[in-house]
Amino acid sequence: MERKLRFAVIGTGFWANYQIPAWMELEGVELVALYNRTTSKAEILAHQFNVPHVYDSVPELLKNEKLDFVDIITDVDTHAPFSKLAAQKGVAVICQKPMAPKLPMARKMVDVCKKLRVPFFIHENFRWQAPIRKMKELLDSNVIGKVFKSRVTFCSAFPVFDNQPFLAELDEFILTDIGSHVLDICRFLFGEVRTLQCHTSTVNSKIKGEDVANVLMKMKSGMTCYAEISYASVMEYESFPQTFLLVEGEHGSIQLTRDCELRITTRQGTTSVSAKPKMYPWDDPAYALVHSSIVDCNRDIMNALQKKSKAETTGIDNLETVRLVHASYASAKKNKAIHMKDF
Ligand code: 89Y
Repeated sequence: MERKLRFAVIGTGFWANYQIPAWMELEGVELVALYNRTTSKAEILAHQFNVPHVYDSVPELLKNEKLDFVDIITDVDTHAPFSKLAAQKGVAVICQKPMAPKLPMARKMVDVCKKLRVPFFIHENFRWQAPIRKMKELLDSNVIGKVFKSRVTFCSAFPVFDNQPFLAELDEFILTDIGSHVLDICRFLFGEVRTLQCHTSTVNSKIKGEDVANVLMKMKSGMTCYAEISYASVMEYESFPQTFLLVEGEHGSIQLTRDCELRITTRQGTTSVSAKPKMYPWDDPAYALVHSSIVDCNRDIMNALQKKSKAETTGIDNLETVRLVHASYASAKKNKAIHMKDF
């Protein structure tokens, strides 16, 4: 039998409660240690998931444990220092999105891992959601022909700040938080961006950063893609954490709406396919669509670590998403279009 990959989870906050059981769905890995600033929090999870060792120091953890990889689930400011510590020990790194608070730091993280020849991945899971994968499959089947435009919508009023209070303190909020996911979906479905124009605003007066961002992109393929992202949208149906899609091609359109239903319209009429996520007993129903995608994202990275295939969400790939996030901020700030080749 294949040896299990030994790993440690760095950070036991909100998302670790789902990231850990998602790893436990996979045969090929073994969680051997947890780190958290406040060890009492880590101890609760260690008890719950039978993890033998708990640390309040990352260097200590790396010194004592024999690891194949670390899964970094801390706040964004510690992603770079913790990645570097692991990479210096030759331990592969998986890091939550957003990779880093600023673009130069993200570039540095990719460089450090490259120089030290350590595999580096970003846990970017939205592109792994069942309906998003189905959309990609349909587009690849060419059922609507050459795509000329799309709308990618994540507009919600879900109280994210209740579970993740630090989000309210970020100077740059929605583009780094949900924008990272949404812009990654745009890249996954439609390829790379040539130019973009973005406008942002802050509706919720209790938060520091922006909670609305509208990004209009001209893709290298020639199509246009409009991403609308908001946590200030009070709608008839609260849709968190769904991303809605409308893609138009020369022969028809595909619409992903509520209930994970994809409606395909051509001149012959409309058909529909359903792409519901697999449910797990540890899912929080409010986040189920995302929780199931964590398993698929982890599997993709695990297969790469076992040298069975290449992962989609490598650090190098995700740097393009980070570039889109910060090009969007630059565009909003200067009120002008950004050419990605100059950014
Ligand atoms: O942090 C965010 C994420 O990655 O998914 C949803 C979220 O928890 C709040 O926007």
